[in-house]
Amino acid sequence: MTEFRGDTSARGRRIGVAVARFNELVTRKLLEGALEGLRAHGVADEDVDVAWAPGAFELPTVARRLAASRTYDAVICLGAVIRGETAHFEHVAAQAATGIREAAEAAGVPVIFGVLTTETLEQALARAGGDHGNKGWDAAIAALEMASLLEQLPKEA
Ligand code: INI
Repeated sequence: MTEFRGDTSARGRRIGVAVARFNELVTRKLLEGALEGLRAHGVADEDVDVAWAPGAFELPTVARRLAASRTYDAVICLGAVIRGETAHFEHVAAQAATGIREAAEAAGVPVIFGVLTTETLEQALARAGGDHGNKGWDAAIAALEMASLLEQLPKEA
């Protein structure tokens, strides 16, 4: 039996980040968490590119372009969709989730879902460096782990 498990070794990794400007109070903190997570594992700042999208709805488009460029070992999507602030919460959240998964499948490069979907701003802030940790940091770890795992898995025939 062969067991594959990604690690978070990060030397030389190039990472693309797509971050939503909507709810920037939250998403900037997610970005800080992601950058801290990448740095803590040895990713050099010059090997990280950050692209700001208007909102979570546009994250899949940006992620697709970043992933298709073949420049990055992984792409991280960061956003905050907060129900309290919108009637079309469901649409934005669903499109972001589906689109990011589709972008990952299309590219063959890990595309990580670091999008918060919460009822309130307080819940979002709690997950962006507050009491519930930082989802941006978690997304950074997932990106490194997936980059390592895909490197190890057999290539497509
Ligand atoms: N975008 C978000 O990232 N979070 C939200 O909570 C949100 N709300 O509440 O509407 C949101 N809307 C904007 C959307 O992502 C698009 O940018 C916009 O509809 C233009 O296509």
